[in-house]
Parts: sequence; structure tokens; C-alpha cells
Amino acid sequence: MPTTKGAPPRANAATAGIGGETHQTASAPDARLTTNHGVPVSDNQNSLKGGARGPTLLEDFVLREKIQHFDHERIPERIVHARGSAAHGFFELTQSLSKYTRAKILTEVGEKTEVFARFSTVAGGAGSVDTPRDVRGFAVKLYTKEGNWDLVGNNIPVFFIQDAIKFPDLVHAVKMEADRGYPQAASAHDTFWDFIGLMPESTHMIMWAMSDRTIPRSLRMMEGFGVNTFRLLNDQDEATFVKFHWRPKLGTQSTCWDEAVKIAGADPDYHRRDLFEAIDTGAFPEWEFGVQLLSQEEADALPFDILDATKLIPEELFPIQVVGRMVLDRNPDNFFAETEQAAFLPTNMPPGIDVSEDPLLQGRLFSYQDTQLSRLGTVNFHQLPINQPKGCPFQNFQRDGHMQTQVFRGRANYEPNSLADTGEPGGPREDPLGGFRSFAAPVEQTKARLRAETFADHYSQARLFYRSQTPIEQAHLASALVFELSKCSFEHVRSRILGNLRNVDQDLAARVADGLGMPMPPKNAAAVEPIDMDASPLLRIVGKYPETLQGRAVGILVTDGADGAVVEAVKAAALAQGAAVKIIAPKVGGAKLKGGKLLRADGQLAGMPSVLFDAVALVLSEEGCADLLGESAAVDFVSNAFVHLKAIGFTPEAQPLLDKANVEPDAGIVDLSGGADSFVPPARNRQWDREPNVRKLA
Ligand code: HDE
Repeated sequence: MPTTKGAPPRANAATAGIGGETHQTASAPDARLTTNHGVPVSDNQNSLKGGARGPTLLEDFVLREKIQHFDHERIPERIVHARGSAAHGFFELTQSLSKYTRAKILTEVGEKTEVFARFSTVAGGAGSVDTPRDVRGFAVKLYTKEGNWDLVGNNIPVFFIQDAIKFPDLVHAVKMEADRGYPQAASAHDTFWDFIGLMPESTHMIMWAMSDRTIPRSLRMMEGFGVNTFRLLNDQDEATFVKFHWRPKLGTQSTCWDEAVKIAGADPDYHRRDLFEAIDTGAFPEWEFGVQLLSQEEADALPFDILDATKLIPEELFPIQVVGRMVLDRNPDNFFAETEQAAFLPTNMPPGIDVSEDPLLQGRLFSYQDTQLSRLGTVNFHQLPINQPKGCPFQNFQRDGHMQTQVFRGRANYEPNSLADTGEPGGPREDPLGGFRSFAAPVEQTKARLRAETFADHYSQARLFYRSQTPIEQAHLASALVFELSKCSFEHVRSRILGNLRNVDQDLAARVADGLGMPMPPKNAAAVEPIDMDASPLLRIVGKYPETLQGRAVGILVTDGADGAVVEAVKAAALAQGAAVKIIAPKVGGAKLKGGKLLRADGQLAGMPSVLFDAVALVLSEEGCADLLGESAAVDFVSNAFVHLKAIGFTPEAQPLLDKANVEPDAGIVDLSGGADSFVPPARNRQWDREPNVRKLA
């Protein structure tokens, strides 16, 4: 079965057990166009009419079927996390957790398990841009031998709310406002901050949401967290609390806010393209998989409640044990069939993994299964190829329903039955030993709508996060708050947030108040006075990610008459370090280099601005540079690279353009006459030292 990329045929799990190959092929040479029911089509250009200029006939079932199918192509997008991108790959266990769990996926070292991972933004619609300030979803479906395990996480380890009953309110508040239908994919508006100010429990998450984590550089450069506390259960059904972590090999990296805003215009599909192209070119994204394990006694000794999803467990207290890795090495063949139809369910867990009583998680256990019914339209969504278990059979006595694709055999559709005794298939049976068992947690308490008192400290971990950041990150966080709150028209909304921030950190509150040009309100009353925890430097991004060109993109701007040897040298140096390299020229046809050779361009200057690159080189001729001085796209190319703290390599002929773009010399501005290699070290990182010279931060 050829794919569009001409890959060799491969078995499609879609069809396993449901009646053989059903797939249409796009490129089989003898492929004959048919209707949905297999009738060959003779003419796909003209509808059936009463004469060449006459009316179209109702009789034309080919036309009607085609149009009708098209009319119904769309399905409801996800209510949250609607915009996402996904890839296939594998998970490999490197260290057994058999002491803690009987789940084979976590005990069979070296075993590779197929996975499908989908990354998403939360607030925007399916067609929104990739780079708003937003939490990112990090959902992984692991097709284990004991059923699918869906680890449906985020790129932030905590959440806004403690109880599932507040989720619809949170989502209503952050999505576009009810009367006006805007803003799309943005938390910077009144209703969001109104809700947040009234929900002090969200303050910790707000610190993360306003940090650079919510403007990731790439989906490949994000951490993933299970967020909720889960349990591992061993052979004796003994429980250990567990937090799940994914750590990107490329480190956690972010864009600058101004850059993220400009990327949204330059390439709304920035993250989707980046993931697709990386996999397509063999630069497979990889994550370490780690766990934090805690006994009940250890959990009880913490100064916060492990069931409260607004709290994290500092790594300094409970280090992350790396026990596996995930590699994404195959792009989906079809976006709709796979990425769109993938249904992730936190209830999908193999035996040996179990939930905790976290009231947020408990609500999720209902919601995901439920939402699929309106999104995918049938209880049989598990039969869609992307959702089917691949590592094991799935069999039970659930029957029929819309779009049933399984053809069940035999008379028995109930259990228990004794038809096996008659030679009929009796059907599957429960497995008390190998089957999923829940942890025998004691639950005898008084029924009540209560919030545990152990959930009442809303500020200590917000303070911990803020105080653990580097000064650069603190300034970004404060500036993000100023930006977002400046978009709120209600003064009381801004003021209430300031009152909450005073509980986090006096200096932070003062910086934000100053940035807003507002008086400092009194501190809001806290349910519990925050405590000072030991700083956790591991919560930083800056200084933690590897300085490397791997995973980064270098753009080389070239004009007619430029020195081809310099272009080649920069390209070779960048490629050798693992970067992706693109040539940009004023015209997409390319540039005529010194000596007359044509260098093809990957993109035209106006369509490939420097925000799409991590570092840029300007290889210009004198005349080429003179031409560019009158071209705002060229000036923006350089000035944006400068203010987004990127390395800029240049040939001396490019100096007038640097001057016009107000570029001041620093360690990241590299004269390429000194050799292309000198451009590499600054290109491996952002020039953080430059920031105070180019931007006023709060
Ligand atoms: Fe979700 N969430 N969520 N969520 N969530 C959905 O399920 C929900 C929460 C997360 O790529 C929905 O299939 C409730 C936390 C991701 O397809 C829905 C609550 C975390 C995705 C839903 C939460 C997440 C979703 C919408 C509070 C991080 C996208 C479509 C109790 C651990 C998965 C769907 C994908 C999607 C409900 C809170 C992550 C409506 C009720 C906490 C990554 O069922």
C-alpha cells in the first residue's frame, strides 16, 4: 500500500480484525476512482445535466455523494486543546520499576512500545496560531501490551484550579469573551484575569503561565508533566505515589514575547511545521521519561497536599528518576484520521498504574470519555485506527452502536455464558489476577461538598517559583503580567491581581504596579499565610538548556554579488553542528553570486523574516546591501534578530544595513571575515546580556 511519500507498504492496524484492507490509495498506478460504494466513476469533471447548458439532474448520485460527503467533512473541534500537532514514535524503558508496579510498560527494560504524541495549545480554536502565550498540552498514547496508556499532560507541572467543578468556568473565562467573540487564543483580556483574581488557588499556575514556558521555541523543546498525582501498584497491590515527567533532549527553550507575536504573523504554523520538518529530515525529537516516587508517609510529611494539582514536588526534595525515553520518528500520514481523531483518555491505564483521589483528576476521569461522544459522535471511537490498542487485542461484550466496524461472530454477547461447552465461541472472560485492579484506598468519610484544608495555601509555591527564577526570567514574568493586565479594561480586575501578587512577592507586585502605572492596592487576605520554601533552581529555564545548534535554525540572507565561499562556509559550519539552514534572498529564484553562479533560495526576504531563525548571517555584496537599505523587510530582518537577542554574522559589506537597523556591536555580532566558525558559539544561545540594551522590562 504505497503512501504519498512512497514508503514501503505497511500493515495498517486499522483493519486488524475488522474485515481486511479498506484503505484507498492515493498513488497506485491502476487506481480507479470509484464512489464510496465502489462503482467506477467515468467523469470527475462534469456533473450530469439535461444538455450542456441545462439544469443538473437529481439523478446524478456521483455528484450528490461527493458534495454530501464534503458537506459533512468537519467534526466538532476539541472544546479545549483544539489546535494540536502530533507524531508517532516509540517508548523504551531503560530502568525497571518492578518494585513499584506490575505494569509491563514500566518493567520490561529494552522493550519498545509504539506511541502517538499530540501537543496542543489550550485556548485557541483548531485554526488558531501556534505561538500565543498559552499552556501546551502534552498528550501521549502508549500502545502497551496491556492496553493503551494515555498520559494526558501539560508542559507545566501544576494547574489553575484544584477541583474539576471549576474547569468549565476557567475555560469560559479564558476563551474568547461571550458577547464579542474575541480575543482568539489569548489570555490577555478581562474575563480571564477577572476569574483568576477571584481564584487565588490559580496564583501558582499564573507564575508558570506568565513565565517563558508558555512561549516555547519548539514543541521539541518542552517538558511534559502528568500534573496529577497517580499511583503505581506492585504485585502485592502496594501503592506508591508517582508524578510523571518528560524531559526534552534539546532542553526547555522559549522565544521572546515580541518574537512569538511576530512569528504568529510570519508563520501561524510555526510549531507544526517545525515538528513535521524535524521528523521529516531525520532529526527525531527525544524526551527522557522520569518519575518522582513517594510513599504515603513521605507524602504526608510534605508541607502541602499531594492531591492538590496546584502544587508541585520540588525536584531537590524528590529527584526525578529517569527510567525511559520517547522518540518521535514518524509523521502522521493523515492529519484528520490520526491527529484530529485521536482521543486521549486519562482513564486509559494498564494494570499497575492507578489514579489518586486528586479532585481535578477525578473529574477528568469522566470528562474525556464523555467529550468524545460529541466530538467523534459514537461510543465506538475506540475502533478508529489511531485509538485502537495496538499492543494487544481488545475484546468484550459491548456491542453495536453508531459506526460499528467490528463483525462479531457467534451467539454469545453476554457474560457469563456456557456456550463454549457447546463448541460455540464463549467469548472473553475477566482476569482477576492479570486484570486492572484499583488501589484499596479507604474512603469512609462524611459525604460533603468540601475543599480540604490542606489545599488552602495558595501562595507558598507561587513564591517558590518566582524566587527560584533567574533575574532575566523574573523580569520576563513581571513584564508578561504587565502586558496581560494592560489589556484588561477594568481597573478593579488589574487591582485585584496586584493584591494577590503582594502575597507572592512584594517586589514582583511593585514591579507590575509600576509597569501598569497604578497605585499598589492593599494585600488580598490569604486563606493561609504563605511560607518561605527553599529556592528550587531546577525550576529555571535559562542556564539549564544545552548550548547547541542542534534543533536550531540558521538563516543566511544573500544578495546578488555575494561571496559564495562565505555562504558555503557558514552553511557548512552550521550544518556540522546540527542546525537546519535556509537561504533567504530578495527574490525566491535565488541570488547571482560573485562569479555569476546562481544560488537558489529557500525563501524570499519578505516571507522569511528573522523571527523564524535562531541565528542569522548576512552575506551581502556592497550593491546588494545598498539595495536593501530601502527595503523595510531587510531592515526588520536585522533589527528583529538584534532585539530578539540572536547572533548575527555579517560580511563587512553589510555594515550599512547593521547601522540602519541600529545594531550595536556585542559578543553576538560577528564579523564573518574572522571565519565562519566564529559565528557558531554565539549562535548556540540567545544573547541575554543584550536584553537590557534593547528592551525595558518591568
Ligand atoms: Fe484536559 N480536557 N481537562 N487537562 N486536556 C481535554 O478532552 C478536562 C486538564 C489535557 O491532545 C478534553 O479529548 C477537565 C489537566 C490535554 O487530544 C476534555 C479538566 C491537564 C488535552 C478535557 C481538565 C489536561 C485535554 C477536550 C479539569 C494536564 C488534549 C478534548 C478537571 C494534566 C488531549 C478531549 C489531546 C483535553 C477536560 C484539566 C490536559 C474536555 C474536565 C489538569 C493535553 O475532556
